[in-house]
Amino acid sequence: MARPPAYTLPTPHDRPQVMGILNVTPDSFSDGGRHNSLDAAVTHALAMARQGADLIDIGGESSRPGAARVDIDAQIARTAEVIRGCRAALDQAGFTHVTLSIDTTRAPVAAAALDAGAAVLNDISAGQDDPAMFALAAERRVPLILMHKRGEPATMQNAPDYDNVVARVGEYLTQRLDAATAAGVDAAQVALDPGIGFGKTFEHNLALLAALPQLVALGPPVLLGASRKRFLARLAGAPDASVEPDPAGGSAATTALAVAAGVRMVRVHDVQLHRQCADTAHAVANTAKNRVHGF
Ligand code: PMM
Repeated sequence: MARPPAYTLPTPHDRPQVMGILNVTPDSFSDGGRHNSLDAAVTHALAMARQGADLIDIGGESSRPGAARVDIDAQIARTAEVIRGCRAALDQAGFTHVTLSIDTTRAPVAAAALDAGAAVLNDISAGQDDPAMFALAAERRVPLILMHKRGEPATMQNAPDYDNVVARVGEYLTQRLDAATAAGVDAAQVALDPGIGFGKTFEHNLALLAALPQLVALGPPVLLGASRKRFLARLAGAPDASVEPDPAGGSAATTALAVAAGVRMVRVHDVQLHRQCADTAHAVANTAKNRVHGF
């Protein structure tokens, strides 16, 4: 297969990047048989591209609170074929500019994904699950997203505690960036992510969102993944106990606030909603920054 076009992380002047989520885990696309699953995944990827996604993030291991680990072979079986299928379908439909990323903490899964047509690595363990991830990013010269989390998805929500969550997350991301560059990764190819919901309470998540300008001030592009996370469902409040609140409005609010704070990438489920939200927030933020119309 031809190598997919390289992806360059956005600068502050670029349009904010919307990353659509494509989870190929048994509770999402892979139920109903393997072929159906591939078709469903490709259809969803094309829909997100039409709605304005810049990237599509494909993952074969759920990292929701309480989720169990998925071994390397199973992750590759779930993701590589889907990546190949999505890349071919996107190219055929004229979406050659839409980039695929692989959401994994395992270097062999990431390597198989790059071979299948992914061009970005999204590692929620920031190179800690598998130190070979840094070597892979360095060797293939692809962008690498480093996320903060504390503990493992199975247990990370058991009473997380920080003296100062913003300071600790900032320090951790800086240390992981240093570790990546020491292993040969180009610092310009690294994006940082505070890891909303990963070993954090409701209050920690709000504190991190309020402190996004501080995280942006660290320098590298910041990515935010707050879409449909549990703290938003709590803020949305269920109209009655039998109804799961859909926190789409809350998710959109996080994108608007994030882009206004200088966040350059958002990882989301509802691409059309967040595309509009991000572009509007960016236009307003630019107007303010450039003092257009003399205020
Ligand atoms: N969240 C999830 C999975 N992968 N990757 C990054 N970089 N940031 C995130 O916040 C993140 C992630 C879990 O959310 P999902 O189950 O809705 O995909």
